[in-house]
Amino acid sequence: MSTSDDARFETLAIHAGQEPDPVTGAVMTPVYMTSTYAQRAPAQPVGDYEYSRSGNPTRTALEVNLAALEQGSRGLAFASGLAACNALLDRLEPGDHVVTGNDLYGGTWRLFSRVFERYGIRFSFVDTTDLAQVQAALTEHTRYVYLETPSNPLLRLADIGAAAELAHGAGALCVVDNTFATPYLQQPLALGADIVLHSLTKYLGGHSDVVGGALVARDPAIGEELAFYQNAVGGTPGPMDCFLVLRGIKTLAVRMDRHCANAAAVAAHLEASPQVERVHYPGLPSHAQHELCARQMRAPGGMVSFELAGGVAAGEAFAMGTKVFTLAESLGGVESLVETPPSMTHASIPAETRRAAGLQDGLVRLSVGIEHEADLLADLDRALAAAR
Ligand code: P1T
Repeated sequence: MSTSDDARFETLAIHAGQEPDPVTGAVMTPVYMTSTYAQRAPAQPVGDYEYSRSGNPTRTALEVNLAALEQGSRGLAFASGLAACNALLDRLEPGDHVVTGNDLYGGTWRLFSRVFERYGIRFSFVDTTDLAQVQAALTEHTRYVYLETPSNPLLRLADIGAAAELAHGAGALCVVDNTFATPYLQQPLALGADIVLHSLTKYLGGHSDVVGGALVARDPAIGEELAFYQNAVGGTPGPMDCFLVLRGIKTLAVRMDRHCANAAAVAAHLEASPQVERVHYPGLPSHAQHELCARQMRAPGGMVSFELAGGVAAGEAFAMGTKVFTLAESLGGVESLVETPPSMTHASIPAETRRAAGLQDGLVRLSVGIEHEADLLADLDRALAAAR
């Protein structure tokens, strides 16, 4: 089946970029395990491809699919989310400035602070839930307003449309890390952003069996520039990884519906426990951006974090007390995971910096999977008992 321009999300997820193979009719995109392609004469390739860092048909299928899902003009796939972020920053020059959140994935913070700061790029880490802070941080050198929304691990939301307007007023681009939401729940480019970033490792892959990343640009000229850095720097994924992500994306919509339903039940269950001091989940009326969530997202997503009354010791006892939730970094797979960000995913951020942003030492983060809700709630009760 070929997709029409007005096809809906679920249909695009399964078909965009994935016509039956023109040679064999294979319905599933073949995994083109080749690094190079024959040429008829020097610089005259037989088909559209010359070398697989520059392009590979399995990767093209994924890139076309991602562009369709995010309503962009160009999708680019990378070997990891951080490789995608690296290519984004490769466009900048010494003296350029980025306004970003103070609640970010630890690896993103490390790439900004420990790698690109050394090349003369400047970063302002502000509370992006507060547009006045974003506005105040903008300078004539600002090139990106880089949002993670929902943020990792505190699930804070930034108003994408309003932040993009501020960015554009200062001559900067608005970039959104859409990893936690996925394009099924949130469409940053339609809201006014210019570039979307993904860790494909998470919900898009969906099965914790592949590491990958992506950029999607709205403007073709920016897409072309990013494609230059994708090829020039070379952080590209192999064809098998692209195939696995394509396979994951086909079920994204149905998986996300279940992730969201289970996470809503988990968040409500935790909030009702006297052992729990605070639950961070945008679907709860107690969340500071609950109203923005309803405006900006189809549903609040599958990630929940919380603080226990007993602090670090209680959090660690909880994380070791689950049976269905596996203690592990990462998120977005069909199976539920639990982790303690300060000692795991966000350990690369100095403790003082974390605490100043509101990330408590005892925070516990859940990636709520698609198992049966009752088994997940029973597992939380087991772990809460262990943490008592
Ligand atoms: O791990 P990688 O595919 O390189 O993606 C980096 C990344 C980027 N953006 C967000 C919002 C992320 O959460 C991540 C990776 N995060 C984890 C591994 C984690 O457990 O939070």
